[in-house]
Amino acid sequence: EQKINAASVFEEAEKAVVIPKDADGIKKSIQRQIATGTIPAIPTYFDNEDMYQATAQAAREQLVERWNDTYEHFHKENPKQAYYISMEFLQGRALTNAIGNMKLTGEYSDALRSLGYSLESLAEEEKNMGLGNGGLGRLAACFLDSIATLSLPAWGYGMRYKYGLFKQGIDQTTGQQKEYADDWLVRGNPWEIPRPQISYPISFYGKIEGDSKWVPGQQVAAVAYDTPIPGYNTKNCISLRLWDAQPIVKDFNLTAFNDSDYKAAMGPTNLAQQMMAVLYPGDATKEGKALRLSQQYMLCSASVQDILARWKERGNTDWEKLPEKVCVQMNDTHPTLAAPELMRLLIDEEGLTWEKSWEITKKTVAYTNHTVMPEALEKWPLDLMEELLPRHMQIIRQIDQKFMNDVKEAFKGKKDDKEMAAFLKATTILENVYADSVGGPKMGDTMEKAEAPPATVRMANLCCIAGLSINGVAQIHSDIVKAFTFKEFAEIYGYKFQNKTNGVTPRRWLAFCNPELSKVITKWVGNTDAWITDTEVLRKLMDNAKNPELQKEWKEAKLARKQICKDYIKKTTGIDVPINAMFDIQVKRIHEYKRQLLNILGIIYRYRQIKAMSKEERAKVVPRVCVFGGKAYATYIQAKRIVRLVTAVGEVVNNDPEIGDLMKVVFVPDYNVSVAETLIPASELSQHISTAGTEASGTSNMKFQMNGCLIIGTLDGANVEIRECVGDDHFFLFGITEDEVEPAREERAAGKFVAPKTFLDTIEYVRSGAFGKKGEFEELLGSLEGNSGFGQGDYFLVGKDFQSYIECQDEVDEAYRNQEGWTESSILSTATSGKFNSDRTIDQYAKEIWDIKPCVVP
Ligand code: HBZ
Repeated sequence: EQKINAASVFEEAEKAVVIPKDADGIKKSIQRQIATGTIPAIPTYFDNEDMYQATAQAAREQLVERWNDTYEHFHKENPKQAYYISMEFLQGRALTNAIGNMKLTGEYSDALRSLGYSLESLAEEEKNMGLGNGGLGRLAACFLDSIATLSLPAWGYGMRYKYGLFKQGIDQTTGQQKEYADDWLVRGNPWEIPRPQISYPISFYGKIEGDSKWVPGQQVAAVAYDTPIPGYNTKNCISLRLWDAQPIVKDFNLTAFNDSDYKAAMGPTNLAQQMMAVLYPGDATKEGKALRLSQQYMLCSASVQDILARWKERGNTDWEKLPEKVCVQMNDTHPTLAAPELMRLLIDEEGLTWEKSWEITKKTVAYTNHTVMPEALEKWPLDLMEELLPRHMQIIRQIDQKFMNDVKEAFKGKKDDKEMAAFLKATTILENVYADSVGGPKMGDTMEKAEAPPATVRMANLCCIAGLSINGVAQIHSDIVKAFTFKEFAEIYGYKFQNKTNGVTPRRWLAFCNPELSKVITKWVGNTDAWITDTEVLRKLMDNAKNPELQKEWKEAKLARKQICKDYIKKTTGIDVPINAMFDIQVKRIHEYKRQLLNILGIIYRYRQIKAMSKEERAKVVPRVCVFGGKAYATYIQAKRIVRLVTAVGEVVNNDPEIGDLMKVVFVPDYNVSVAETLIPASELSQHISTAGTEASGTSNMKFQMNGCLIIGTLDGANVEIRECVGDDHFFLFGITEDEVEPAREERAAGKFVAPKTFLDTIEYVRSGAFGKKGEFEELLGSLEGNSGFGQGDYFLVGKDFQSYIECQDEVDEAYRNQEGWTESSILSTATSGKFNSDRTIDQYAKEIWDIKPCVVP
């Protein structure tokens, strides 16, 4: 019998095979991928995509080497490890980033040149890994980059959806958004390592036997796929482990299949495929909700099972010490089920008591909140949860019951009966389940179905109760979370509340996406690229912000990026934009609260102003290229109307001979990570104009700032902190503040708000049929009128802020006319962006929540 020593097999193999790190070796490696069939190229047909695949495979070998070394090192050191669980990871493209982080860009570039290819153009062949919707998913991706760069022992867990978030097209005739499946895996994914040996059963439905024995009705297998994430300036390479669902082989009914009952035989296969088809399947129906919840549960169950398996693999045995080795960060409420799943595994599989399991769980999971908008806080119908996850519902009920008992105990004599009932009503996990009678709710007090509002499970409440910490993503947001959204929880668990202001990785978002500016920065901060990790070094630029020499180089770098952006706009939209105009960009998901409407109405106002001008006046206008980008969720009709208004305005303005190059309005289709990498470095002004108190943080604002772009914005999210850093003189502020929002809504509701004439005239102009088809925008404009709350009555206060906005835009023009002043502000933006490095954010998570320390691969 042969006893295999895994470690020595690896060690010998690693000694025997030397992975090249020089241009010539890399060239041979690329050729080897082609010649040996690692990539599916056919000799008589070889395209650029094949060459990209071969290059990616060469890079993958280097990543795998690092991944293995890191895995072994963590195994040996057995450090406390954190796990970032997220339904979304918006990784974008990997090639430029991977070789950049490994500091091999020059070598790859040379290797490819000697093969007759250019790295830049091959990099464009790569499909974006778009497993996310917006900021929350991109934040997760930036965090992974920072975790690896700081050599921290932490991993990401997510889902390997077959299709990413949809691809967005703009219909040529109607100007409306169209959605197409994003088949990112169609030619294979060179960045993933399938791990068929790592697979866990995931159970659903069924019944409880006896007190608590769960007999599942359905199962799938969750199979691991690892994406290696290399750090910058370190050998550490962590894992983004994504789960794929597979049917369980024993569930394949061969007899049924041979009896031609394909429907029955393929049932489990179809279920697994449905689960992995898309991110955020429509959830209007019960089936849709069940599918979404199944995805969330699979992510949590597979990840927690895997975490516990690794904990055992490293030789740990004392369950009570689990929190000394493991911390789980829940990215919003989507992975909340990690908490009851950990409870279930500890109680049902490991035989721990309820009390011990709860003590462990409370010290292991942590919660990040990304929104304060009530309608976005996840709630699941109780009956659905009960059906799909009966054992978890038992556990959740018990958590809720104990929580309420604790609350009653803690506030005995401090709250009267009425206050106590209100308090419990706000904090209980199960909504509309208990009668909120005086004296507090009792188990089984279910209201009469007919008259009762639907019973739901409030995931955020479960997170607050189970989480060891609760954090917001910018200071103002964390303050709102504590003072309003979860104010009752703050009364009990004040110590849990924290702020972790978001950040973005300076590798992808400055060093790699803007090599032109990076070169200038490196030269002027003292000929060092130390700023790529230590972004405080950027402050050195401040000394020379007025220096004409730096200013000249700075402007040249900006111009080079504007040219690239101009070419991209031409290629994707056919619109020719003037290079000497101010590039004014708003890119983000399309949402009423983000107020793309304010931007486009401002543009319409400006358009009419220019049209009314004399020739002499027009000569003084600052020309602008106004760029929009972003996806509207497929069922969000109002957001789609906003997209249409932008394209309709573009059709008119861009073809108006009176306007010419004074203004262009562009909607760039299919905004994603790589489009952002093209637009952001070219931007001179960017818009972050949400109603105060609605945008939790924003992260593109940080990317724009890093790239020397000035911001026009409200006092919302991270804008507040960006303005503090860059200084009031270099930030275009407008609009009401967060504490003025409620009074403004009340003023409206009371019929006392008088909208400014500029606003009313602009609305009337749209209504007159100036853009698109007459009547096309009635519902959209209607949302800005009336006085009765959400969906209408201008809930997001576009009318209230309009005058302030257009006046602020005049200040922007005035500032741009002074190019020295503008360039100085631009340099200062970059110079003061150091705080918004996600390395800083992750360092704070590591120290203040996860309690983990670097574990550097030697
Ligand atoms: O998270 C965003 C916030 O809107 C933004 O302000 C913040 O900077 C960013 C990172 O913290 N939130 C999201 O992107 N949220 C979602 O995409 C989302 C997706 C599914 C949901 C709810 C929210 O059910």
